[in-house]
Amino acid sequence: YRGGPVVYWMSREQRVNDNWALCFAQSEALEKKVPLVVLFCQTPRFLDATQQQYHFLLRGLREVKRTLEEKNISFFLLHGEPESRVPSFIHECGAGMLITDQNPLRLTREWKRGVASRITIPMLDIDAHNIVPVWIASQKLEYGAYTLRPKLHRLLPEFLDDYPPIVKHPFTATVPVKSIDWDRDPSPTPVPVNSTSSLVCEPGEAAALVVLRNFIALRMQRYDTDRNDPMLEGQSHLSPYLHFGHVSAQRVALEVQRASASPSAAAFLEELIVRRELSDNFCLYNNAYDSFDGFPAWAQQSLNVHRKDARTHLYTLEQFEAAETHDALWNAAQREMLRTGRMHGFMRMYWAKKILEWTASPEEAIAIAIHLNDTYELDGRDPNGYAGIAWSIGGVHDRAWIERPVYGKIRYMNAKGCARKFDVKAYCDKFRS
Ligand code: FAD
Ligand code: FO1
Repeated sequence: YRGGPVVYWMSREQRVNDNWALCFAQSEALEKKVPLVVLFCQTPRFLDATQQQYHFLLRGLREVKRTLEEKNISFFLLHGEPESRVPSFIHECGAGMLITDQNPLRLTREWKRGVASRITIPMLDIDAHNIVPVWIASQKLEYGAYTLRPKLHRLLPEFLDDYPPIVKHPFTATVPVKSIDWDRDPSPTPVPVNSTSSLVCEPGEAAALVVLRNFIALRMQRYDTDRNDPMLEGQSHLSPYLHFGHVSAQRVALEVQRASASPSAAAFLEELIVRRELSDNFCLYNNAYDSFDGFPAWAQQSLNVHRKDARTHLYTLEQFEAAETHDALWNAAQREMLRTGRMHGFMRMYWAKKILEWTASPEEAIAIAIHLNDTYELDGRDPNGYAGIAWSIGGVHDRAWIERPVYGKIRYMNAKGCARKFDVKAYCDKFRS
């Protein structure tokens, strides 16, 4: 080991506690008796992220910096493209090793390839997002939850265990820490005019744990009955914290398991563990995770057969964005997202499927769904989103259904089906124009 600090390039997991990448970085630094340094490289743009999501991220990082410095671990906020900023930081501080956190998205994998080609020190990628590391759970693209579930359940006893604490670091970095201008304009992508949502949830690790414990104490027992009703607060609201890494899914699972073994808790763990880890599997092993080419062959074939079917309605991106379709229920879902930065999980399926129904092609549909999802959802720009949209529009992780116009064999949903599940009129009133 040539000496120099161990550097953890934090990206996906923006937290100090329960973060395997940071745990590993500290264990290496302790063994080598060198300082531990954490950096976050803020890019000017990140997919369709707007200023609002950057504010959430930066507020969370402010807490990370405070917590790290209490443990004598330096935190650096860099600005620019990682391929150039991270290598220059590595050379400036004479780092001896670089640790990163696993992220299956194409953009972040390109960042890492760029950095790896410009440095000569060891660079190790740690899966701090999934309970069972994505590479260990499965080495190939899984067909659906039913094929991944048994592989996860077999490995959970080994991986769903507690974390070691991050201790006060005994070796102090000599790299001069620059002061951070937290109010610097986070991104040139302004918040779109029709997004009127203020931050509906408080960012950061501490706030995430409050939401988790509140959910477990007050709402989890009704999860399996309430979670598909957008008029009830049946879901956990943890997705922004899981997306930005303010809380670890492993911590959530440990606390849920300690609290209850009810069918409701089991239903929640199925979504949190199987559905969420299936999304990372999808994005890691299917490089076309955000396009028509990523759909299973049966779905591509079926959608191709129905390309020429007449559409009852056709809308542009602008009309969808402004919630100006003929359908009050779809418009209400779009307005929920515009006004709160999130959409109820059940409505997301309906919302995406209607975009397939009311556009001229599946390619246009997936592009519009991804753009709106990644612009307005606080939990957007996430493997769960790409998998959720590909499930809705392209039958990914789903099976063939009765064939019908436009959809082909893709599972169909309509307002009547929603009315069987919840009070559609109340939901439309809640988010009326
Ligand atoms: P809960 O029901 O409390 O679930 C807890 C956690 O389990 C979630 O935070 C999530 O990590 C995981 N989970 C739950 N349902 C799913 C699912 N269907 N697929 C994968 N993981 C799941 N999720 C995102 O995180 N970001 C997105 O951008 C996103 N876009 C979606 C788009 C469409 C079209 C669809 C159908 C689903 C999308 N989802 C997305 C998945 C799911 O709808 C959300 O994760 C969930 O609604 C978030 O609310 P919650 O945390 O309260 O969920
Ligand atoms: N990760 C970074 O390393 N640098 C960024 O500037 C950055 C911005 C960002 C904006 C919105 C957003 O939703 C995520 C962002 N990510 C950033 C975090 C990380 O890469 C994401 O958690 C992944 O997209 C999740 O898979």
